[in-house]
Amino acid sequence: MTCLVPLLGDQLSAGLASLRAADKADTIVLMMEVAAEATYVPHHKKKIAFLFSAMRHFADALRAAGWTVDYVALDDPANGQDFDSEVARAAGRHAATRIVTVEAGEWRVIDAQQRWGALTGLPCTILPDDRFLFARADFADWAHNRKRLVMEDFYRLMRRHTGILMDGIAPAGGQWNFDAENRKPPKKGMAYPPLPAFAPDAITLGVLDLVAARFGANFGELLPFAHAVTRDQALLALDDFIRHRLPRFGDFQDAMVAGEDHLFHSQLSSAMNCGVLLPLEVCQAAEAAYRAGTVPINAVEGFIRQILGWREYVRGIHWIAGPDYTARNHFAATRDLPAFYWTGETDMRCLGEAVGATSRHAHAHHIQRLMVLGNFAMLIGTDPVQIHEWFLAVYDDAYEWVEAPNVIGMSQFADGGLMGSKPYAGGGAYINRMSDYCGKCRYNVKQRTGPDACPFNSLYWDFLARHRDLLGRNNRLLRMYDGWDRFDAAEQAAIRAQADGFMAGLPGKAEGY
Ligand code: FAD
Ligand code: DLZ
Ligand code: SF4
Repeated sequence: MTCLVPLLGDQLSAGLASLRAADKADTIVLMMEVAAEATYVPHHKKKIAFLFSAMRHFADALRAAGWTVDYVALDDPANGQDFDSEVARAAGRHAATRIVTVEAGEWRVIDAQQRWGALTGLPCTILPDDRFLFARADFADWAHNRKRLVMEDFYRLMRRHTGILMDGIAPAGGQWNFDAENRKPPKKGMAYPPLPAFAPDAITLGVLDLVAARFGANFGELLPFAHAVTRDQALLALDDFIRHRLPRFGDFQDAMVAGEDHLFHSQLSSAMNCGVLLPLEVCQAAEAAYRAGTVPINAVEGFIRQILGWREYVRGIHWIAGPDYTARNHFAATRDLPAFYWTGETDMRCLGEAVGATSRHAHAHHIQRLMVLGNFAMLIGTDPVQIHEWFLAVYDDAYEWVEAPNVIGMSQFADGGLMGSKPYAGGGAYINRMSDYCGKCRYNVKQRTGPDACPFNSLYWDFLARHRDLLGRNNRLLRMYDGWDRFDAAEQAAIRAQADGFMAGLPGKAEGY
């Protein structure tokens, strides 16, 4: 009797349900580097290197813990290069009698898992992924019959459900949400603690060679590579965040600073999303610092809300929205994604900074993703599939369950409001308030029209005017439409002509993408 446990690249957790259900004595854990996963979008080089290195280190950790691991490397000549063929091959090779696996985080791969039983003729059990803090079915129950899905309602439920940051039945600090204190612009001359850097070991160096050889033409910088790729390193990175950045995380959560790619953010999403860190332990570590008096309530609450609230909420949305979610296109947008999302070649300093950070680290922080990269794509009417695939490719924390709701829902409003109550559209004034980008930009953030006018300004108004039929009755946008109506007809025409002229001059798709 041999149990085969196929374990996916984002399931690198020692307490995974399939491992808990298996017996070391008669189990083969199967891990597979396959071209199908490495190429379904053109991933950033650093994302592939990070994941392959984390997978190889995790396989070693499992072996050290007494598991038998069959690890199929990408350059193994017998590798069939997709999950189906590798599961079938391994089932034969090990004369497996059953398969136990944990459900994947996306529809495409769940489809594959559902084929494995028929493909091998073996009973195949697909277990729920209980590393998340709220079950899929519980989220569906919560969402059922609600007129609107409000993240804040869900978040409060999660605080009660987990007991995190609760004093009995009351929220710690006397309030559920301290967001009003968390929107400070960056301060001039402020120092940002450096991120911990982990020197590549022999395993990582081998992966870096492989990625350079096989994916050298992909987007992004492979070196320097300093990611945490083991559980011990990820725990050090968590501890470093809690000590040095969490105390100011809340205050400057929405700030953007030229040349500063990390600010006070945790950079823990890639470790959490591949399973090396668990969301519960991250929240507990943050809460412990608050209880010990080293972190203020606005910081710890703001941080925990991102994980307990947003992370679980987007995952729930992903499952209730169904496999066609990524095809939604509320604004019928068709523009090709401009080439500078890949090249960074633009005079708009905010976009240049965000694409630059993305290229260097396979990471950009939330406001760069939302209010610069996502906002711009929505304002110019980018085809949602193209911007979705870009986000899925370039970030080391991007898997469809988390990326698609954030992109299709939160940033593009392509789902028509399932995820959020209004589009996150903003003009240059928002970016200017929350960053130091505009001072040295070739464009003038104060101007709406003219050769030097900041493109975000005319694009913002043009977007609202263009979509008045779909957005004009949205209560949360009434003030914006009042603002538009206060411009006289000549000004409105000039703004719209400015936006049209700008969009006509945009570059098309990048070659090769
Ligand atoms: P921090 O700012 O330190 O936040 C702490 C943690 O909270 C993160 O690690 C993450 O786990 C969680 N979190 C915060 N916001 C969100 C959110 N909106 N959704 C889910 N989790 C959240 N996050 C991803 O993990 N993968 C993605 O592919 C992804 N794509 C995004 C695309 C767009 C357009 C937008 C607007 C946001 C996206 N996010 C995504 C959410 C967020 O930007 C990242 O989680 C965050 O920038 C990761 O950096 P960090 O670990 O330093 O986060
Ligand atoms: C993202 C990714 C990449 C690049 N490569 C692999 C791989 O070779 N093997 C693997 O098991 N997983 C990989 N992944 C992550 C999978 O795409 C991920 O497990 C699915 O998206 C399911 O959520
Ligand atoms: Fe971006 Fe406009 Fe500011 Fe330039 S002026 S950085 S384009 S918001």
